[in-house]
Amino acid sequence: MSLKTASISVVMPSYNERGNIPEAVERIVETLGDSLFEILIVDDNSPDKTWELVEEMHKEDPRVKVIRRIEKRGLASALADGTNAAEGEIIVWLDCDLGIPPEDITKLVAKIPEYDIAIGSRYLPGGMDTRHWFRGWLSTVFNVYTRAILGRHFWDWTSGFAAAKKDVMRKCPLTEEGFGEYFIEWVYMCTLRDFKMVEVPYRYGLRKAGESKTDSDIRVFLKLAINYAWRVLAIRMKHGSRKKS
Ligand SMILES: Nc1nc2c(ncn2[C@@H]2O[C@H](COP(=O)(O)OP(=O)(O)O)[C@@H](O)[C@H]2O)c(=O)[nH]1
Ligand SMILES: [Mg+2]
Repeated sequence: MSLKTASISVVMPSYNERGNIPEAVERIVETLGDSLFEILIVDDNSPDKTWELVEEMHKEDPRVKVIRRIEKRGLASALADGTNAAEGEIIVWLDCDLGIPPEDITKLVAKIPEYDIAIGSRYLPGGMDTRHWFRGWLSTVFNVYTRAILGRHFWDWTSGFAAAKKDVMRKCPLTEEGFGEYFIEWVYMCTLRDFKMVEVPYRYGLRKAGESKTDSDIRVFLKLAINYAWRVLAIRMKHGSRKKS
């Protein structure tokens, strides 16, 4: 399986991302070149009509698709719905705000099929978090905490940037609660099942346009941090501990 032969589904959640979607799609299409792929944008009926923009793009390039959700809202459930609808052999999760460079998709996909799962990591040599120092610092502290509770075998528990074989997604479906907590639980479940996993360094940057749903208001951000911390403990209690570390 390689970029040239495997079919790839890039799943991106979006909410009010009109300013980022065209560039994100263009860069992914360029990156994946003539490989077999689809780009699935799961949009929760954004007031800025991101979904409408993607519908227009679909007319130009049928590989670019939108799932418009009217009744549902939320990052984790959007990714779960996109993953369930994906037709590719390799599923890639990516934000569409360009904080994660779309070109790095190839670095993850290149690790499959040797590995079942490849995850972008900010905390390995070569990786970086270039956002505001406070946001980066809090993320580091949170990951130190998570490693202490869930295991030192893994570095970036809140990455959100991953590629995996479809089979992995079937055996380890996402828990659809909360915002980014789904990723911590998914990684932990995957390590319990002994999937072959690798972390790949990448540089995480600022979103290109629009507002973050998590750090535009300090109260929202702090509430989220508390939810994440609780969820880590709940995950440990729900799934038990790993046999090896
Ligand atoms: N479908 C959907 N996507 C969302 C929702 N909230 C955030 N997103 C998307 O999830 C990604 C991460 O959100 P973002 O606001 O950038 O959070 P941050 O990266 O933590 O600052 C972006 O691509 C958002 O457009 C939501 O409720 N529904
Ligand atoms: Mg973002």
